[in-house]
Amino acid sequence: MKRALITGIDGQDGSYLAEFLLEKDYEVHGVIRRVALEDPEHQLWRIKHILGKIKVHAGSLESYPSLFSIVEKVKPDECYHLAAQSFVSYSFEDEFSTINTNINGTHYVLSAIKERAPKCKFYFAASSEMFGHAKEVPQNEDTPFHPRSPYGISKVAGFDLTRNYREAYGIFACNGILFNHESPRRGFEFVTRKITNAVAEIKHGLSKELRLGNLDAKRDWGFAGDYVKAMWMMLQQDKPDDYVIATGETHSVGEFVELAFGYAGLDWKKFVIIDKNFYRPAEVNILQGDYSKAQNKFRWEPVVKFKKLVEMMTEADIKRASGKNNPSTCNVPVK
Ligand code: G4F
Repeated sequence: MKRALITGIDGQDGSYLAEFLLEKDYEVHGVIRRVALEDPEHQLWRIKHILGKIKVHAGSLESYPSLFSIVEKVKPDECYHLAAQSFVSYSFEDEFSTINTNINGTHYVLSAIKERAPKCKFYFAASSEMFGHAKEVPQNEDTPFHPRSPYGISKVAGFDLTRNYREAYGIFACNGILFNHESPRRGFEFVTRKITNAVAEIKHGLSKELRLGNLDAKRDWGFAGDYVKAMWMMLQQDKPDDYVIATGETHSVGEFVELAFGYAGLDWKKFVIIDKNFYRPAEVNILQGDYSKAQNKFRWEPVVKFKKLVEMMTEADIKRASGKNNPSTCNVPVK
């Protein structure tokens, strides 16, 4: 039985990946912050249904000793390093903690693997945010990085660390350059979930408006459930490498808004207010990924495309807001 270690197992991607690996008969271990372990009802809602099947370890990206001892104890065959401060807006508010936590956390995990489990295959959650002010559209593995946020900068450093551990120490280390990926388990601070949650609240008379920033920004949005499969596929190849994972389509925030409100039978113009407070100091205007390398190398394809994704998320939030039991969003309070 293969052993996998997932940092950030309680996040959107970690929860889908854990389910995927359990189905493949992996022994699944996860690193979780102690504060989350102490409040499972609110903090572990995405993995509540599999807590009996996985092993969780208290650890923090800020503590090398905690990560070192988990790697030493678990001796994983595969490590998926997903944990990070991943909200771009927040990274402008507290640049230092985002940069310190994200860069050091990646460095600590890589170093612990090199010291205690050098045969372990390593996956780093790199990001399309690294392309930032992109030099070309669509972006592929050769597109130069021009990050536009402290978060993006921290991911470029994580990418370079991962590649360097591969080249310098022979670690099987891969970078997954994932474009935006969403689901009914997405955090409420990200624009897609903020929109679908608001649509549901408005539909049920719990809210009257939705305040948003830049509706013109364009993103390549895919489904997180499809993307975790690509993470695993990267680690099953003969050689470690870096891959773009995307849908190949780009859509504006405004299009997402229109589709989500339309799905609920609502006219978005009556509810959406543009609020400059949600604009960023530096914006990434357009992301669109060219995933042909992953497609050619291991036949990965996105299954859920934009329209289906918007409908899936809106429907899940409408059901949740109406009090119906939805396993994928279990027990998340309506904010
Ligand atoms: O949903 P977002 O906050 O995601 P963003 O910044 O693209 O980052 C996400 O994708 C990255 C991959 O490229 C990940 F690495 C990262 O961890 C995260 O998952 O914002 C999307 C767009 C932005 O252009 C933003 O300016 O939506 C725009 N936007 C407009 N109004 C808003 C809002 N974003 C948020 N969060 N809230 C708004 O009210």
